Amino acid sequence: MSKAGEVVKRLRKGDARAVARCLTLIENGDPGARSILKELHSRSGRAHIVGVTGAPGTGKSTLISSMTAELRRRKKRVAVLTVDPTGPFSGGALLGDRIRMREHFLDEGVFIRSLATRGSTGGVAASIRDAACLLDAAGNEIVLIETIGVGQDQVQVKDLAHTVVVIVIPRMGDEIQGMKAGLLEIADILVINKADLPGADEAAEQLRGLFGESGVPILKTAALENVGVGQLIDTLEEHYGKLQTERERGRTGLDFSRSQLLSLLRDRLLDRLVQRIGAGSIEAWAEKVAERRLDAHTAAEKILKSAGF
Ligand SMILES: Nc1nc2c(ncn2[C@@H]2O[C@H](COP(=O)(O)OP(=O)(O)OP(=O)(O)O)[C@@H](O)[C@H]2O)c(=O)[nH]1
Ligand SMILES: [Mg+2]
Repeated sequence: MSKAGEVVKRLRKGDARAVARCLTLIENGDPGARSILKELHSRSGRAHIVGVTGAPGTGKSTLISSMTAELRRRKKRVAVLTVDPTGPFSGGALLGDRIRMREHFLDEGVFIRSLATRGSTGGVAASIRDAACLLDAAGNEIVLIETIGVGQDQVQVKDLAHTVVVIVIPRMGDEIQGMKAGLLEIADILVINKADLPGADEAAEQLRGLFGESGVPILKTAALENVGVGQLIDTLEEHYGKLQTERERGRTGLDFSRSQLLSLLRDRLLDRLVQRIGAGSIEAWAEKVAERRLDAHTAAEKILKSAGF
């Protein structure tokens, strides 16, 4: 049996060490990961992939920990994936996450991992998608992905997950107003976390005013006290059920696959281009643009031409 074949066999049994090792291959952009993912593909598509997003400090990790506890009570196998922010402060944040998740570390039905995506060439989304596919094929029934909801990231998470939970906190009033269009685009469920703090009811009212017509469920949670978490899980399950029963091909089927294919093509084409002309050459063109000797559009055209496109 091929080496990939052996790993796949262990992965399918849910062997946590094999899963962890394969995630490292994905993180490093190792070609070995590709052969494993190819073999796993037909086994995937069973897990409910959930994106949990929101501004820093809104309580994503705390809520995920409470959600995990509730899911375990419901006998689900859970995987938690945190997308490691590459900033210099991530060490502290990750340590905090470890403390928050500690009650789940010894539970064999929970797999927790933060995914560093420093190495990948513009392929954060591709790495997360591959990681989710792996965790899915390894038998996890639900994969919770924590991402910081800023700019591009939010849109990406919509392409990756069946259900996107967006977290806000009381007193984000004006910000929420400004975020309306962006939120509507991605949120399947809106959660006001830290509902134990003052202003939660007002925030809920405001959200209902803004989003009432969209049909997006609006829930309140107090993650530290496990309040509202059961209802959140019910709502998640309802959303996933609806996706399945209506055979809403949209996001579960064609859109998902198209977006994955396009992002892979983008990455691969870029890799080939860099191979052809050399990373140094891109750097040299970038310097010209930085020094205002050339605009980026012209530089891109010249690069493509020199590579024979
Ligand atoms: N009062 C209150 N505090 C909470 C609640 N949930 C989380 N917190 C606190 O909010 C702070 C941030 O929580 P995290 O879970 O780390 O938030 P996060 O969104 O994961 O943060 P980043 O990963 O750094 O973006 C911590 O001090 C938590 O204890 C809640 O329901 N009520
Ligand atoms: Mg966090």
